[in-house]
Amino acid sequence: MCTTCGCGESTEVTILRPQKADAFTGNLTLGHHHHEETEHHHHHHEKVLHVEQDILQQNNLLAERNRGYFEAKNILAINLVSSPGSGKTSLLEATLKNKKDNSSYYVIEGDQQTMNDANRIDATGVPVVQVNTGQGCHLDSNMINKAIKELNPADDSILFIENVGNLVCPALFDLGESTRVVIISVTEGDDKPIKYPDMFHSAQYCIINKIDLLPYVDFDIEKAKAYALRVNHHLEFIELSARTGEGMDKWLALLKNLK
Ligand SMILES: Nc1nc2c(ncn2[C@@H]2O[C@H](COP(=O)(O)OP(=O)(O)O)[C@@H](O)[C@H]2O)c(=O)[nH]1
Ligand SMILES: [Mg+2]
Repeated sequence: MCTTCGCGESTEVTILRPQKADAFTGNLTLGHHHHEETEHHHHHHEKVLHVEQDILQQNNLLAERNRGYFEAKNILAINLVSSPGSGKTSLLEATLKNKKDNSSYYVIEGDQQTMNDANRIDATGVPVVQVNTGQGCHLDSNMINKAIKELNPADDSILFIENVGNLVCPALFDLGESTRVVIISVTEGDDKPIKYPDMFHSAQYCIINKIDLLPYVDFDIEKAKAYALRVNHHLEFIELSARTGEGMDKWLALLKNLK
C-alpha cells in the first residue's frame, strides 16, 4: 500500500512539455491530507488506516471530476499500467504511428524523472506532457487534473495516460479514466497476475507484449491468462508485439471499438 511505501506523502511533481522546459507550469505542491495523529505512537495501526483512506478518498473525489470532464468532452481516457519496461511507451509509439482513424490523440507521460518518454511521443507529432512524480511511484487524479489543463485535449479525442512503471501502487489510484489496460511482457514471468492481483483486478484489458520473444523465454501464455482470470474473470487479452507489429491490428480495433 502507498502509505506503507511512503509515496502517498510525496508532494512535489513537475509537469513539462517537450523542448519547452522553461514554459512549464511550475512546481506543483500537491497537498495530500495528513492527520497529525499519525505522529503519536498510540493506536498506530488505526491511525495509519485513517490516513490511507483519506488519501484515497481525496483522490477518488478528484478522479470523479476528471471523469466528468472526459465525459462532457467525449474523450476516451485510457490508463496504461505495467511494471517498468514491459513496453508501454513502445506500444504508444506503434499505436500513434499506425492510427488510421481521424480522432485526435493526446498523451500524458508519468515517470519519476526525465523527459525521455515525452520526447519519444513528441517525435510522433502527438501533443504530450510529462509528469515527473519525483519520489512518487504512481500518478494520481490531482496530477492528471493539472496535466489536462496544460494539454487541453480536444473534444472527441483519445487520451492515453502512461502511468509510472509499477505493478502495485497505481492500481489504487483512480485517475478518472474510462478504461484501464494492464500490460505484461513475456520476459516478466507468467505468474505476475497472482503476485500482483490488484493491478489485474482493476483493469478491463490485458495486453501480453513482446510475443516476438516467446521462443527465447519459458513464458506460458495460457498459464498467465489462467492466473489473470483467477483474479479478474472479466479480463480480456490481446497478445502482440509492439516491435514487430504482430497483433497490433487487434489493439487498434479495440481502440476503434471503445471510441
Ligand atoms: N523484443 C521486444 N522488445 C520490446 C517490445 N516492446 C518494447 N520492447 C523493448 O522493451 C524495452 C522497454 O520498452 P518501453 O516501451 O520503454 O517500456 P515502458 O517502460 O513500459 O514504457 C525497450 O528496450 C523496448 O525496445 C516488443 O514487443 N518486443
Ligand atoms: Mg515508458
